[in-house]
Amino acid sequence: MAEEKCAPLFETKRAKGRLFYKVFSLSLFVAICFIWVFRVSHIPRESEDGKWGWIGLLCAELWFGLYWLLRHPFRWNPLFREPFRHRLSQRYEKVLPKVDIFVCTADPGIEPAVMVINTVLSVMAYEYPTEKLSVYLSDDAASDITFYALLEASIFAKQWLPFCRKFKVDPTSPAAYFKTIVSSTHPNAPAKEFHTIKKLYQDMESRIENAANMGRVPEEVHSKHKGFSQWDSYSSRSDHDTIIQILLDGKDSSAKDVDGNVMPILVYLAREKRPHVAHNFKAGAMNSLIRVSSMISNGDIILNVDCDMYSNNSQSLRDALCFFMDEDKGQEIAFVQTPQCFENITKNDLYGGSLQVIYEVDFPGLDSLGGPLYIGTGCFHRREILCGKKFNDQYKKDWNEYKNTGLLKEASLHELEEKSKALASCTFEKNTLWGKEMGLQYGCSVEDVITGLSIKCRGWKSVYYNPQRKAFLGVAPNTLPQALVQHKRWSEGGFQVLLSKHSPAWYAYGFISPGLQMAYCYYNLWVFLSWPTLYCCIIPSLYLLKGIPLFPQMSSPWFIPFAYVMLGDSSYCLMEFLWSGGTVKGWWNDLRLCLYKRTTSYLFAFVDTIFKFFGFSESTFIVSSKVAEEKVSQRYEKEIMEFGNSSPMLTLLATLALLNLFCLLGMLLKQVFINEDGLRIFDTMALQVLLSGVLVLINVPVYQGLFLRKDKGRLPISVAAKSTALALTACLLFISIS
Ligand SMILES: *[C@@H]1O[C@H](CO)[C@@H](O)[C@H](O)[C@H]1NC(C)=O
Ligand SMILES: CC(=O)N[C@H]1CO[C@H](CO)[C@@H](O)[C@@H]1O
Repeated sequence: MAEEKCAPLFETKRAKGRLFYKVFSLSLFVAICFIWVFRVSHIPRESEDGKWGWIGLLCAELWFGLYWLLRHPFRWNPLFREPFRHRLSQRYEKVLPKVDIFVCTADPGIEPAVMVINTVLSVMAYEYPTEKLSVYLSDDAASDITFYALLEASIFAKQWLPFCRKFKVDPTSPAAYFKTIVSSTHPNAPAKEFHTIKKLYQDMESRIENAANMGRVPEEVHSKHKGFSQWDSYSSRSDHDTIIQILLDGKDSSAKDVDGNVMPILVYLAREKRPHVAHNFKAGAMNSLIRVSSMISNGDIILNVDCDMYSNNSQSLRDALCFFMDEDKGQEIAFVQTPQCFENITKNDLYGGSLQVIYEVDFPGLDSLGGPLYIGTGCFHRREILCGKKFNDQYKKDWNEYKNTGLLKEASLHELEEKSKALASCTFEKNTLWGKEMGLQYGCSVEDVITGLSIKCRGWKSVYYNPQRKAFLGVAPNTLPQALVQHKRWSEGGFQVLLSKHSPAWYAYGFISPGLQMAYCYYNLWVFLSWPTLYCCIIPSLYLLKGIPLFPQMSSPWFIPFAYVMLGDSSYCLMEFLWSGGTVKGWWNDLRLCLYKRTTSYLFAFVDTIFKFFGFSESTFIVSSKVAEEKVSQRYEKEIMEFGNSSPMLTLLATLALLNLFCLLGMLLKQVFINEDGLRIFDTMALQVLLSGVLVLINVPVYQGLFLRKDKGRLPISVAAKSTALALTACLLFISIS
């Protein structure tokens, strides 16, 4: 027993096979150095021989090589964590801390109310003492439909929570649960109770959907619940008072479930918004939630999830607590991040949406360097640290001294709601440290990453927990433009972090480990990949068309390092991808998306950030859509690329694809009709032919979308016309220059 008492609450394992990795990387690095030497020592004299093209490639290869070096800290020493839940309950069951769960939603159009309440219900049903659980929904659209849905959910929960407890239901999101039951014939609940609850759910779902379709709440409901009166003064989404409603207060008799157990506290919040006051997007919403919850429940631990990320494991709260409550190492852990996983990834992941290499390889690596990034969802925080507490080694939280803070127990509900309103008003933060040193940071489109970084700079660590059975499941983008826009936001945010006062490149020096600095830079430098990638997609192909070699010929010894780096690195990446659970075709798709995001998302992000920096445009936050038309979904299931409406991004993509096709075809025609020593070109220009060839192969879906497909998801005709004209002009211009 005594031994059990000091046994740790979690264990940490190191990855194997690191020596092989280190030797292999070293060999690649030597080859990269050879490439640099070759480039520098073989610069052509005359400009017609490709002098400028050569120098450009030298710059691109230098940059790619240096960027490649930043990849290594991740892979040096990956860690894997394993919590011991049973030890936690043996030691701390009586004094488990209070936990506040924040769910954020921003737009009922693309985040339907039914999805939102499924997420809310799934976290309300955590296997955890209900009197210690509070769930807050922040609705930045202040939609009465969402409020209505939450009201319905609070009533349904009275049946749902006992049902989950009794029959050990998991996942606890009703929609997900009923979907899994369709496919398996053995629900763990008896048929009668199962059908009753299913009927209840479906009725509720159709009531909410009806209200959403009509665009208003039914009259009889409206008059019955006083909460709706708060919409009387509402004028628009961006101009309204704070709306707050404690739907379940954790003490009244109306807050008990059908078995008579207390239900978790449930609160609806739409913070005040005024047209002339910056609302700071999700960071602003989170900060309002932090303040309002401190008044109501004041849980020690805060979990925040996006409204599409339902809980797929009712134990994950306890898992996370194992890290915080470990007597030995728990004191320095500021947050526990779980990976962002998705339920609607198709087998070969057409849009590279699962980010599996990041979550299976990068993040365990980050864990050994001081902890993963905070990625804004599926993350457990200590409240005090999120509110700006600085690290000191004397800090020790005594969990046994459980205090019931928060005013809910004393104050009347009405009083409390009024007090909380002031905390969510849009003037509250004036002349305070909120958004700077307290709460989530403002002014960056990846508020989460920069907040995580500032927490680390204050001396804290974080932990990455990636359980076999995923803790949360969300929805990934299912069209190409959506995926590209999402990457644009991320890369733009990364660039902002780099330029911010917490920049990992300079400020963080001395505060976080050099490895972690490099790792942050690896993500924050994304936008700078756009120019060299564009260069490599355009120039070598044009030179190929013209017949000027830019790479060593096959019979030269310099060919070896090029071949080794290309082959070695791609096989390594393929291996890593397969190891992370992907397929070969998935890797090919990922490669394609990697190319597309570099040539479009990152480029547009770069240009936008520069414009913003000089004050030419405003920041915007685009919420990725979580609903799809039926036809779009069908194509998604079949892994047919969905291009959507005409946009500059698509034109650029199509132009690049056609340019490569024209160059390759032009070169081949020239060989057939003009040159006598036909095949010699495959020796002198092997790598250029290979590069163009790979680019053409990777772009096959674009050619199909331009010329072959008939469905609605194809590339628009206008894009086809524009891009063909552009690509042809570029080829002709380049040929005629000299
Ligand atoms: C989600 O949970 C179910 C069990 O409820 C499990 O079978 C499934 O594998 C989980 N999904 C993921 C992605 O881990
Ligand atoms: C938005 C979207 O496409 N959602 C889909 C995710 O995947 C599931 C199952 O694969 C579909 O049912 C959803 O429509």
